[in-house]
Amino acid sequence: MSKLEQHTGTRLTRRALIAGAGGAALAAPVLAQELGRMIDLGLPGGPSLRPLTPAFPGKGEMIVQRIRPPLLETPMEVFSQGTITPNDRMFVRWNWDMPTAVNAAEHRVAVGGAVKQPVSLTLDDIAAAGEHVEVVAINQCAGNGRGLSNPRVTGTQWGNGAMGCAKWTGVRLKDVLAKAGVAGGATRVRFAGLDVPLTDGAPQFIKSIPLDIAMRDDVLVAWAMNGEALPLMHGFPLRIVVPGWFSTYWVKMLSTIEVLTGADDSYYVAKSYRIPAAPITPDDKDFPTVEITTMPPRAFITSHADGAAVALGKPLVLEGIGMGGDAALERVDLVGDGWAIPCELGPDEGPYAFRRWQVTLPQVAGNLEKIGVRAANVTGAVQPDALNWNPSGYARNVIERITLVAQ
Ligand SMILES: Nc1nc2c(c(=O)[nH]1)N[C@H]1C(S)=C(S)[C@@H](COP(=O)(O)O)O[C@H]1N2
Ligand SMILES: [Mo]
Repeated sequence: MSKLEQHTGTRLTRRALIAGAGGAALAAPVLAQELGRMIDLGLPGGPSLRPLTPAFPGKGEMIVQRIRPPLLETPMEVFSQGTITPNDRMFVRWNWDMPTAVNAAEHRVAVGGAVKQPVSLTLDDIAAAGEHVEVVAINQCAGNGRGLSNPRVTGTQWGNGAMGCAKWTGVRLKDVLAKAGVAGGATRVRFAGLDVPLTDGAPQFIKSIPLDIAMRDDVLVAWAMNGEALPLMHGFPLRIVVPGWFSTYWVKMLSTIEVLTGADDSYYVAKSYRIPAAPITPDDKDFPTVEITTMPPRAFITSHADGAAVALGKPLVLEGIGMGGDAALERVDLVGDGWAIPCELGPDEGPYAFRRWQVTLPQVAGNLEKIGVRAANVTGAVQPDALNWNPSGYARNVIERITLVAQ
């Protein structure tokens, strides 16, 4: 029996084991029958209902995509409540099983590879490595919204709730690297966490970023999320934060930092988490790919769901959130068939944060068919009208459309 079979055999009868700050493990079962009411994610290509449950330790009500390892999605209503996603509502994603306990006192981060002097750092060493820095940044899975792809694509069928925005606190990665000293010829910096594959011979989840990105002033080795120690599910005791980049690079439970001198040929960089180098159609087979890196702009209507009723003849206030991706949000427009109305932007909490928008329509004259919001960032990137379809549904940023029914 493989390790995977051993685990899945007990999957529904054992707990998703989550600890709070400090990292001690809990073990009480989340059973399939405990999962609460169902929510419809509106996925066009397959079963669309998912359980909604508050049963995961340390979590508020979350959409269950998978029990173990946990894949939990944030309900869209959370994004109507503010620009910061509370820790207990942040989506959760683990590629392999997550460790259920971490001993902070014994935890070490090994910094090695192309360095002058390999070092093994305690949490205190990391905290003392440099200035403490805070950055508000969106954590978004590269596959966020892929369940909405049409034609359907493979992978977790996320709605748009595999994203959230938090304030992250830590030290600069470059200050941690300086503890070892980056050697000449360095090209990339690779990260590994404490999680290991369930199946023998399967690749470990390791990811690398180019050296110039690693040296940015806002790329962190973070220990806090919204002012609290990272919850175990979100990578206690340390995770990488790369503002503006998809969170596949934000390695959790950081245990190894490795400076590379060549290309990274590891599975999750060279083979997976890649998008077509140029647009393709669903029929295309062999096409060149590039790795997923930065996030494009996106915006969402959070005040109204698809199909919601609005009052005929009355003014209508629409609200939501937008993001610039890897650069500050510049504008959000409400768009329909051949028209666009600029929205007012709320307070600016930094280029990598969610930003609220609002627009008032003076009078609802009839149904609002297939309206959406279109974000643009300061580099000129604008959300497209058509889906950038790719086989894994990565980097979705097509304008999301809803219809409001006048009554
Ligand atoms: N150690 C480790 N880090 C990881 C992963 C993982 O499987 N293991 N998954 C990555 C992916 S694909 C995503 S989308 C984010 C999710 O972060 P969150 O669970 O804190 O929301 O973690 C990233 N970091
Ligand atoms: Mo992800």
